[in-house]
Amino acid sequence: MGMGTRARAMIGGLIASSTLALLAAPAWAQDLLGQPTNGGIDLQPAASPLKHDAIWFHNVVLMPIITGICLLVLGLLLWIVVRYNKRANPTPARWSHNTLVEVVWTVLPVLILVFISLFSFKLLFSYHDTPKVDLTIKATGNQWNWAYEYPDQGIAEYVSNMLPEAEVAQRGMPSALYRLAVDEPLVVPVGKTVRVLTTASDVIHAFALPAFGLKMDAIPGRVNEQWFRAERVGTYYGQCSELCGVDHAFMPIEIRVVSQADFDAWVVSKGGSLTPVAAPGGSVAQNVVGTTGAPTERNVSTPAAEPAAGAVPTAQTATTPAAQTNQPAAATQATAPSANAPAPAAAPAKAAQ
Ligand SMILES: [Cu+2]
Repeated sequence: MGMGTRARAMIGGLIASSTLALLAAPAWAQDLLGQPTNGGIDLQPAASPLKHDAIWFHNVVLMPIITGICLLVLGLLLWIVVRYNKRANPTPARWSHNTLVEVVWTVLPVLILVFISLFSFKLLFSYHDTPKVDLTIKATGNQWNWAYEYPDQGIAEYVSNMLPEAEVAQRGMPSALYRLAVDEPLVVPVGKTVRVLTTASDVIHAFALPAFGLKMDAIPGRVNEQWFRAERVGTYYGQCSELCGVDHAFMPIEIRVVSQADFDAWVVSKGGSLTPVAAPGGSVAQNVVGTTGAPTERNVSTPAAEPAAGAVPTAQTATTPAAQTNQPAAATQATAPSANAPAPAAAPAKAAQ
């Protein structure tokens, strides 16, 4: 607990000093808790329900057990060193084996593990059971950046690149944000359940963000799912957590949590639609992950699936010029009658291989 207090004091000091330096606080300076802290000990403060549960599991279940076992083993060692050294015990006993002791040291660890598993499984299930989703985003790991897509809003995939060191300084950000800050963050509304569909285009990456308790492998050819509900407006940072190549350390994750109004404005600025688009057989998001059961007809000639150079003049592209240039495939999928075509993101990825 003392360690936690010290860490909190350090975080507090960092916030205070940073606040002085950054009076005209931009979005990323409003909440400096969503990032690692120099000299910090303990877990990052939670900003999503799962992380609260994980911290409780760590602090209330695991730490007391670990501490108890360590003290017990240390005590036994000290006892043996003091009581049974050559001087204190010149004539050692000749017997070996003690059935009672052997049963105890076999059964007791099993019981401890069963006890831990009761809480562990509960936590695992809460990670697995996504509540009713308000927003779905897709995060694709690439060597070496993350690309984000909002299928239901019709926001086509955009790449989120790490800010170079010089640019971090140029923007007046704390130097600690180098390798955390990106040019195009993930933007989500506060208090809404966000489902993150995670995949990769080349090698295995992992989408991890400590403050939300996120950590999920991003595997080529597979879509993994996790969720979070950001409790506070602010900027939160994470990193790729699977060794994925030489630039593994240079593909950070930045999630900007904003109010619903700010999110709506951002969606519009990205050329997206505030009305979730639906396609026959399910939402676009469902089609992307292939959960609708609708036939996919991948091998059949599907003109609608081709990322045609000139975007189909749909209602969406007509009203949003930005969408016309950025997302022909997504727009086509959203409105074309043959929506059981391949997912927009799948087509370019397949072509690249
Ligand atoms: Cu990676």
